Amino acid sequence: MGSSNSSPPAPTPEYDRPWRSINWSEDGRKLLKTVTSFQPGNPEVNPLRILLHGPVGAGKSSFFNSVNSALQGKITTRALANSTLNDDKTFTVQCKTYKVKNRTGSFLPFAFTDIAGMDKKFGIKTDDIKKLLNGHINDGYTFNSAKPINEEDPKYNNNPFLKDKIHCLVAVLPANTVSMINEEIIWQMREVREKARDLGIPQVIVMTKVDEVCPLVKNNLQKIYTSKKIKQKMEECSNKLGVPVSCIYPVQNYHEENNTNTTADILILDALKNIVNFANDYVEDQVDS
Ligand SMILES: Nc1nc2c(ncn2[C@@H]2O[C@H](COP(=O)(O)OP(=O)(O)OP(=O)(O)O)[C@@H](O)[C@H]2O)c(=O)[nH]1
Ligand SMILES: [Mg+2]
Repeated sequence: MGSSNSSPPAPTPEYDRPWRSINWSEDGRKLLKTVTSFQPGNPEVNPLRILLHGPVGAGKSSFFNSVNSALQGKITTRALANSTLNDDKTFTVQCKTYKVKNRTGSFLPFAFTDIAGMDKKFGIKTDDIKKLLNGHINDGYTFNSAKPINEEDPKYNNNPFLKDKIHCLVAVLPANTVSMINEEIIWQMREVREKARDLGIPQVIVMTKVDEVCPLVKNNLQKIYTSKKIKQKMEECSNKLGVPVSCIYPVQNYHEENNTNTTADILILDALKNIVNFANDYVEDQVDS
């Protein structure tokens, strides 16, 4: 009966091979060149507008900062990220759009809109985000979670053009707490996603905090695509929001580092490259139709 020989071997936390291929020694340089030399297909829509949304504390502001840091080659903190985590109140309240520059100081043709996190009580509401998708909300508009959108506000745009709209919707989800996100917030996010889908706006998920969920990856970020835990968390994100795994990009945001590093940069720039390409395709399709 039950000799120890018959017990199954402990499951390994790693696949034998990465399921997405990355050349860690070369891709950093290539990706930086690709994103900094990117030219939008339609010169009238410049910058391409990318919206970051997601639960409070997911790492939206940190993701923008990380993109900016990877582009600049040094740590930057233009969007204030929250360092004293307060669970029920979002840190970002204004709708702020950040243009980004390359290392020689010229503007790149894409910009990030960073908004308040979604939350049960406070935070941004789905109706606010729908207006944003449609280009009604100009930079600097302050959302009030207790009141509906004020169409008389000088920052409210009654007549938006394609250039004012959002061209790619990025849902930011934290790998470590994705299973615990309140159902109501997931519903709100799905509602925003459906609105974006009806408008034809492409959508991706950036999955943050990979270091918090897998010790293997915390120790060596290059294990990202061999870690079973990361794949499992990406599938969980996919199921929660109905976005295919192929449109999910795992990243480790710069959050305590003094310097950038090629491995973290590669994941951040790979996400950026895909986001920008999706946004550009959307604008070209809109013009064609
Ligand atoms: N370990 C780790 N921490 C992260 C990562 N990304 C963000 N953080 C931390 O998570 C906390 C929240 O990050 P923020 O960027 O402020 O999150 P946010 O989504 O902008 O939050 P709100 O604006 O309040 O909705 C901060 O303490 C960050 O340092 C990551 O990839 N790994
Ligand atoms: Mg923020």
